[in-house]
Order: sequence, then C-alpha cells, then structure tokens
Amino acid sequence: MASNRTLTMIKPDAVKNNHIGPILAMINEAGFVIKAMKYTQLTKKQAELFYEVHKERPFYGELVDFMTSGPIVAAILEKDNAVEDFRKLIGATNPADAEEGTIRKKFATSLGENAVHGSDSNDNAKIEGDFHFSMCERF
Ligand code: 3AN
Repeated sequence: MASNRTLTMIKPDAVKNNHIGPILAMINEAGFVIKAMKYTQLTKKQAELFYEVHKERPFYGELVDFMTSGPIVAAILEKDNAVEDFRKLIGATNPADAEEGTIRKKFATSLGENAVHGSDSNDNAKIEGDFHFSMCERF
C-alpha cells in the first residue's frame, strides 16, 4: 500500500538563494499538506547519520560537508502516494536530467547541490520523519 507521507529537506543551497518560499509554494500547489516543519542546521553527526546509507560512496564526505554548511528546512508532507509523487515533483537527482516544471530543474545548481531532498521509499520516509520530528512536533 502506498504511504501518504514523505520527508523533504530544502537544502542549504536553496535556503541561501532565498528559494524557501517558492519551493514551499510549489509543494503546496502540487497538493502536499505540511504536517511538520522546522528551520534548522544539521550537525556533522546528524548529517552522517541521515546519509549513512551513502557512507561507502565517494561523495559522502562532500555531501555531509554541504548538508551542514548552512540552515535547512525539514518537513513531513502528506498526500496520497506521497513518496512517488514527491519524487516526480522534485525531478532527477542531477538537475541536468530533471524535467521542466520540477523543483530541481528550477532551483538546483548541480548534482551535489540539488536544492531538495525527498525520501526514496515508504520505509525511509518513516525513518527520516522520525529522525527530524518527535510526535509532539506533528500537526
Ligand atoms: P536523491 O537525493 O535524488 O534521492 P541519492 O539518494 O542518490 O539522490 O543521493 C543523495 C544525495 O547525494 C543527492 N541528493 C545529492 O545531493 C548527493 N549526490 C548523489 N550523487 C552524487 C554525486 N555523484 N556527486 C555528488 N553528490 C551526489
């Protein structure tokens, strides 16, 4: 069964470039409802944990450095088929391959600095939502 929640982060590049507002507008216009949200900066330990699945990849250190380089916005989003639909809305990991009208096509600058994160499975959506938010922070 498709889950109805996913986890996004508006990454440091998009925050620095003043794209929080336009990205949230695209998210709402696509029918997602914000169930939890925070403006925060990840510590090195938090970023290493969040991206632990990529630990063996050559870009892991670069990814952790980037994700801790400035504030992010983390949010739990709700919609039918949330994970899959949000991946469609954000577009391909590499903005050069992202389709027109996607968040990454509009706001991402490179493969490493690609504006937004979206959970890639229902299991990870749950793990990542729990990573950022306690039960009391969800509405
Ligand atoms: P996605 O974010 O589309 O799920 P993943 O899970 O493959 O993509 O990668 C996680 C993050 O790692 C990406 N959002 C991107 O910032 C970074 N990343 C992925 N591949 C590379 C790469 N080849 N070089 C640098 N950074 C990368």
